[in-house]
Amino acid sequence: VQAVFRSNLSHLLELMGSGKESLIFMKKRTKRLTAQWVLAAQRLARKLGSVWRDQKQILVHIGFLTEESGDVFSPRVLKGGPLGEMVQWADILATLYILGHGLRITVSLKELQSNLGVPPGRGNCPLTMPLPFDLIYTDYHGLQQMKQHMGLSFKKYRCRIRVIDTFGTEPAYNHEEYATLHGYRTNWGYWNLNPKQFMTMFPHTPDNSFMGFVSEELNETEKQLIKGSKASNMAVVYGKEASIWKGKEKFLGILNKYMEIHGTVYYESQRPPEVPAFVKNHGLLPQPEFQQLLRKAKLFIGFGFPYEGPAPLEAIANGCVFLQSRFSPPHSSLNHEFFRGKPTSREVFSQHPYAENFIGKPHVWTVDYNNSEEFEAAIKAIMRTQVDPYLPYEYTCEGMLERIHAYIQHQDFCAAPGPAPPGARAPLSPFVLAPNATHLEWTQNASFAPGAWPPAHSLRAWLATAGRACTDACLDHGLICEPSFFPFLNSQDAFQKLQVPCDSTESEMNHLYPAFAQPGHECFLQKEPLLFSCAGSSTKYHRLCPCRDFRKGQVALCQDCL
Ligand code: U2F
Repeated sequence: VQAVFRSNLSHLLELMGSGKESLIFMKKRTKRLTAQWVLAAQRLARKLGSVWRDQKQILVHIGFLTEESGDVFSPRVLKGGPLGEMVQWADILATLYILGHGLRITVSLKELQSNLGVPPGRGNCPLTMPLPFDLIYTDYHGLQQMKQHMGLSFKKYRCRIRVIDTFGTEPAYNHEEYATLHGYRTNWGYWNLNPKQFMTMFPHTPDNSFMGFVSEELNETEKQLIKGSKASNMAVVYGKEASIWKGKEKFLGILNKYMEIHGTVYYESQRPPEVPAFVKNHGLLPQPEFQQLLRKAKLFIGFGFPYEGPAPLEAIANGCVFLQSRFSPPHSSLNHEFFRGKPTSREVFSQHPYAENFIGKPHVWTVDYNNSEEFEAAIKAIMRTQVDPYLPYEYTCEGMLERIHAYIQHQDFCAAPGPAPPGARAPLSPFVLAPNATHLEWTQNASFAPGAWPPAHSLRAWLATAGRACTDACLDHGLICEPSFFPFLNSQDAFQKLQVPCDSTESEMNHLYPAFAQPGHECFLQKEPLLFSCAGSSTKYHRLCPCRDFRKGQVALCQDCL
């Protein structure tokens, strides 16, 4: 069946159920954004033309909202608790629905079981039953519940699962045996899924798929209006929970010399002691009122927490400058409580690395807050700068619809690797060394890997300098690491063509392979496909890195990916 774009969201709102504060928040958001979504769908439909889109049957099981996993978020919705996850799930539901897919939504174990066809009372059903869904979107909590209640079906159908995973899961943590042997074991990892089945809130690591969310977009008239009505001395502090303000008196004091400071900190009956008297605290605001506040403000200022949330993108989209602190040394699961136990060793160099690296100046200023002079100088400079509202395409409704459309049409983690053609020898990589002898390029006439997505001809392979992760090595060349291309490079032939002087070649399990070790002129191939990883580095190795191009403002998709 062909999927048809939908423009009426009232049925989706019914499907979303009711009762919990979290669901109420999500439904309000979806309702408010309806006009934007519909417009975006029309634009995408025009862009895609007559391309065939399969209609999928999709189950969305939001595990963290189930009572069975404690549902700690819902009671905190009106009390300054995290809303980022709710923002994202609301937008995922809207995207899937608008793209025209068949949708079921569950937020309890009971609903999950009845949708999966598990007979009630048959907790751990040993049988494999036909699964009535082509795709299941869930989170780590939901994954655990499915494992417990799907019996053997879990193993059979897990390739259809997509895990919404805010901060990401790196391959070394995902592979059970490897994680256990090498100290990458955490509370969350070791599911042996294809790492691309994990979908993140920001494009943290190309090992996972970037899901994202949307921010409200302004039209030209609104943009002009906002620019005219900005108060150059008005600042809003990032942080709806009082604890975020603790110990920030010094910065607030400096900021107060220049600007009128506003906050949206939740409080019960009186001002939280962490929030100084000179701050105008509005209390936690409903989302649309928070947007209105941002429209008037010049500066949105972060004090280090929360990490990597939606609010800075909203602020920038509403014409604010976002000022945030640089982390030196960077925060990660190795040195910071918040990230401890998360299945990634990604180093976070500022409160919002996406804002720093993908947006940057003039919209984003990342400074060393330990240096009061630098901090003060930044505030003064920001008050003098003029900025336009800005929203990266990948965070617009159209950008999210486009990206998820591409994933649904092209990502297939159930396909078994095809059998080797009769008489095949060791695979030859269809590359040539580029004329400047720096990297490998696809040969023009190669009909290698015809069904691959992203299409294999977007591959550029580089040998990284020692100590450089493929994630960074590709960025150095204006490209992005593409893990699905690793198999094309994992051969002696690729090393040979790059003129790497291998004295010996071994095949082992190591998330840094394929790689070249300079000392003994040893080349290493990857033995376990699940361990192909863009993330990770060691000064011992020059990693062999698969890079690709990407669309401007849509890093998840290559030029020819649609
Ligand atoms: C992030 O969660 P948060 O909920 O702390 O993220 P924020 O960036 O603060 O933004 C969430 C939404 O809250 C809204 C605002 C954002 O869309 O419009 N909001 C509001 O409705 N009223 C207000 O007064 C102020 C903001 C992140 F998303 C999570 O994944 C992390 O777990 C968490 C911790 O790092 O940070």
